[in-house]
Amino acid sequence: MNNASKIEFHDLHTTRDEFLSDVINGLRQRPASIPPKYFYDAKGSKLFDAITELAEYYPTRSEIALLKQHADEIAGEVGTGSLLVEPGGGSCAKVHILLKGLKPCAYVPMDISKDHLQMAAQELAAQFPWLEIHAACTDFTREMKMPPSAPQGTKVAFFPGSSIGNFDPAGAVAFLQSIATLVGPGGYLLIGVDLKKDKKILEAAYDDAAGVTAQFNLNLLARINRELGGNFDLAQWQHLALYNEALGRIEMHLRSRCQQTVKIGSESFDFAQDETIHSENSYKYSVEEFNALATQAGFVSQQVWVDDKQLFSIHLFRVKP
Ligand code: AVJ
Repeated sequence: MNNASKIEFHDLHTTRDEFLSDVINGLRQRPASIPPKYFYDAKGSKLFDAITELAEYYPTRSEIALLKQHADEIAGEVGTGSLLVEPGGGSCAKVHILLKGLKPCAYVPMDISKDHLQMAAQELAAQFPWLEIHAACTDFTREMKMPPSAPQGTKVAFFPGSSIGNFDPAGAVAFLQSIATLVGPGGYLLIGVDLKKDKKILEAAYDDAAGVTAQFNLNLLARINRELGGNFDLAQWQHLALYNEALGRIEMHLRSRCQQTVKIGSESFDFAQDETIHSENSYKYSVEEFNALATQAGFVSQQVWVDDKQLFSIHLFRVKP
């Protein structure tokens, strides 16, 4: 059996119609907004990968260091032979750190970005020939279904990258509840959570000097042009990243540089100069704040790891067996 034959691919991904209606609904609101999950087309996923290598963007580096440092401890707590599930695991970038210790019976990455997921699953299969992979192309913010062919085992959800920060706190609790349901009694959640810290460090991480995050934000408009027939003039929109201290979140916006009308198919949208489209929230939590959210969702804290600079945290939670 060759590596590729071990990958099963399940296509449940969102349609263009859903993208279109989410964009139209979001742009009709004031303030206008677009859900951040649409950042990740092939171009956006590449730009995000570039973000993770920026000097200013500490989360990825900090999290990888923590995972490497504590991989044995994590495996010691969870045990081997589990069914490892990664919602949003489109790049399979961090899971390799855990695989040797965890020796899962199978790995199930779920991601909205089909091409990205397919390529990453193939690369991972080449690196870990013993690993059974069931890749599911799905929008996990809408539904979290296990591919029917996946084997049985204690379920361990892996949700790195502080992607939980894209939800507001109530949404995060609801999402954590859906993970608790997915893993079931005795199941685990290993989750990376970005910590509250100095505003300057946070704002630099989301507005880097090289302008990669700006490109990432603007790609949302370029994607609307490409896929939905929009006519956004990218030169007329400016990337903004601000830390909202009261709400404990980084906000990304796109600000209109002038008064303008944008068309998407037959729809048109008017924007005043300086009017913004809210494209992302990235909530930051203290260890205690996040423990409280997970507890509300039915999880019990097992362990938490924080780096020396207190930049990032990794929590291990469990649903009572
Ligand atoms: C993938 C949602 C965790 O919030 O830090 C990076 C996305 N946006 N730079 C984050 C992101 C701008 C990232 N998450």
